[in-house]
Amino acid sequence: MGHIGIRDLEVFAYHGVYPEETEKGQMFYVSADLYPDTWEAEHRDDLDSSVDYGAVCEYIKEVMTRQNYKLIERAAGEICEGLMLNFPKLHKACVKLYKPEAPIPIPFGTVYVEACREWREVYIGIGSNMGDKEKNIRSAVDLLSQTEGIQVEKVSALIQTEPYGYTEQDEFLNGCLKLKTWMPPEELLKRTQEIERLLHRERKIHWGPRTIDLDILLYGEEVIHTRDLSVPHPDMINRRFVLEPLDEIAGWVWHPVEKKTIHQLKEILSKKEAMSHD
Ligand code: A4P
Ligand code: MG
Repeated sequence: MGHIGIRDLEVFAYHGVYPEETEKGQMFYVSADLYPDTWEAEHRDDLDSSVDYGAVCEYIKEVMTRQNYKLIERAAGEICEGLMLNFPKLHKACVKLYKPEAPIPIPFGTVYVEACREWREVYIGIGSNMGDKEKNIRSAVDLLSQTEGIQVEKVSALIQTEPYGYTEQDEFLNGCLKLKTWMPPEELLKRTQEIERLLHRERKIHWGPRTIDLDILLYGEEVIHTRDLSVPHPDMINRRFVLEPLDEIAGWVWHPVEKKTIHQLKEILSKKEAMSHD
């Protein structure tokens, strides 16, 4: 796929940790690699089908000059995230910010930082079996959509389900969400756990009652195993309360470990359930 590049945009600004930097200012240079879908523009020759690089340059200058940042990392992150939000055709952006006059007492060429953001497709399982279950779920969805770097694109129907695992508890209300996010998986987990805390979730019994439970089911087609995170969620293929709502919004989506679509996995689970009832 093609992309758009901007090299060494000059902006005079006042970023830095030291007083002389914030008082006198210095020249910064910004380069950006922007990834829209260029196919249409390559065939239609019409600015509306692309990203206006002039407007991008103006936007970069605006962010560089509207506020002083101590760190060029933070300035580059702000530019990158702002570009993703203001130019919706972008699915990825990388910004390099150069500071060739940085206060370093040894001769050097330049210093720079690079920030990249890319929209990723993520599916989240959501459940509640305490208090006003529907309200808890709606609040969690609202908190997710208010998070910078997360856009909730689809919410499945919510279904009542019998408790799975620890069965001495109330029925659950379950559903699934499709998100677009630029957060890396570990940051997304921190945010979902923060939302669980905000909605007064207490962890008492493993698999026990909860006001809200947010599980990361799929993160693109990535397979992740760290101390805190397993994706795809290892037990999702055995859970009707996951596969049923997920099939509604993502039946064709690929499970990268099982090598099957969500719809196929739901059919397999239905057969297993029918056999165990015989
Ligand atoms: N963790 C690892 N991978 C993930 C992931 N993909 N998404 C870690 C989210 N968290 C992940 O989870 C324990 C730890 O799992 C976290 O610290 C995280 O680092 P937790 O939410 O703190 O504890 P938990 O929810 O009690 O345990 P667990 O194993 O997550 O349970 P589940 O899988 O969430 O199942 N029955 C019905 N009908 N509907 C339900 O929604 N839910 C559960 C809970 C049981 N029975 C249910 C339902
Ligand atoms: Mg959980």
